[in-house]
Amino acid sequence: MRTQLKDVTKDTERAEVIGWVHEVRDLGGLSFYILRDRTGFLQATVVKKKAPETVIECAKSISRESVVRITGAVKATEKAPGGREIIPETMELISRAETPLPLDVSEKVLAEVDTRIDNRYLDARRPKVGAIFKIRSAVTHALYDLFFSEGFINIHSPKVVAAATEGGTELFPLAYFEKEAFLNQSPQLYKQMMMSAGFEKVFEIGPIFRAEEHNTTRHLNEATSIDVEVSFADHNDVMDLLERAVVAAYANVEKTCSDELELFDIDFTVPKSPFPKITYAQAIDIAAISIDEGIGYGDDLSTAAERAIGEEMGQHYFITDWPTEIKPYYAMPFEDNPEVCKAFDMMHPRMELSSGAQRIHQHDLLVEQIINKGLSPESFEFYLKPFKYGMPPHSGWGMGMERLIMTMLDLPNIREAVLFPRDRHRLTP
Ligand code: ATP
Ligand code: AMO
Repeated sequence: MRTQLKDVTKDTERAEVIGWVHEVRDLGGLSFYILRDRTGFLQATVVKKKAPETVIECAKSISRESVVRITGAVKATEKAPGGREIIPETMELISRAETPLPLDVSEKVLAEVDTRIDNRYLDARRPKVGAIFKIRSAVTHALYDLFFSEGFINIHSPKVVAAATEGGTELFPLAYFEKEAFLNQSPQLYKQMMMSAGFEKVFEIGPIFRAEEHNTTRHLNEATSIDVEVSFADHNDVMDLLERAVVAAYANVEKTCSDELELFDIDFTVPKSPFPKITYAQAIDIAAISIDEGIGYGDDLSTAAERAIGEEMGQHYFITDWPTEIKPYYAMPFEDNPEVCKAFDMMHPRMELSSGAQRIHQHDLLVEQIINKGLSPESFEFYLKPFKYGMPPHSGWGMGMERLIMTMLDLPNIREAVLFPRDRHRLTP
């Protein structure tokens, strides 16, 4: 029976192992093969004078990144990684890797992101790259646990849709028999409709598609959104939930991924709650004194502005009380000051991680806001109808999974947080 490499210890007597050949060192009479699997490394040591002929024959033909099976005795030795080595009695080449390799897996310095993603199957063999996705998986696990423990219902909204949700731009059109359709930008309209259905608390972790024209290090054309919607909750309630979600994600990574975290040169700490809150007006004031480009009330926060405010705040924080004019039509205006709405962004010092709001639940006010934004209520008919038949007050948010991972691990490029990123120029692999 195959033993995973981490389970081969100094006390193991014999083992059968299968792994990729990470490194080959041939010193003439002595050769070393560093095997790798998802759990770690193990050195196989072949002494030419002592090894069986079949082992020597096989060892000769082995190239790096081939898959081999080895059986043999295990010995403790300080000279090998993990303080033990296997002495092959049988060695079998299971799958040969051609040479040269398109990407050097053992190299410590990573190649350009593009080369790496072109060869993702090799790139992801690197422990540090594999670790990103183990950590992402731990984040997903923590979020599902949190949502289920708080009584949320998991939903799956359609990805092929007839209307925009976030304002009409940035849509991928698609031929849908004789109709025009689009890839969905957000589960927004559907999660809201489920509030009318009485589901009360829903979540979805799934793909969103945005036809961002530009190539940036923090935008993808296909991203993963963590979406929630909660009835009888206001914007403050869902900000608290968002904070719990971020803290739960970090805490599970800290608890279950200590080996993976060691591969990153970061100071990993679970963010402290409560996250501080500043109003949009305060955020603009901070940006105005810190950045050269002019910025004033009513402007979107530019990348430079986000950075300047982030530097001042120094940790995760919320920006609240946004001008109604620059937030989507579904954000609820304050009753006593409708120029400002109950929307918020949740920020990491490097960038925005999430947007959310208390939503408008009154049909006529929603229609008015859709018209104010220059959109046509007709194209939102399926969405608007539920607002006529008993829509409870509700709030929610969406958070980008890749941005959460990117900021957690201080990755320079969002593409590193996706196995197979889709960007302006990339449709394969
Ligand atoms: P949201 O979708 O909530 O707006 P976001 O983080 O994508 O989230 P944006 O408001 O789109 O935020 O962008 C913030 C800033 O980032 C913009 O003001 C702009 O400076 C920059 N930016 C956004 N999208 C792009 C893009 N596609 N290309 C280049 N820069 C961009
Ligand atoms: P918004 O458009 O702000 O809000 O998106 C929410 C979060 O999703 C992530 N995100 C992206 N990540 C990578 N690449 C992209 N192109 C991209 N676009 C968005 C960001 C962003 O903060 N319906 C609302 C949410 C709500 O109110 O519930 C929405 O989609 O991290």
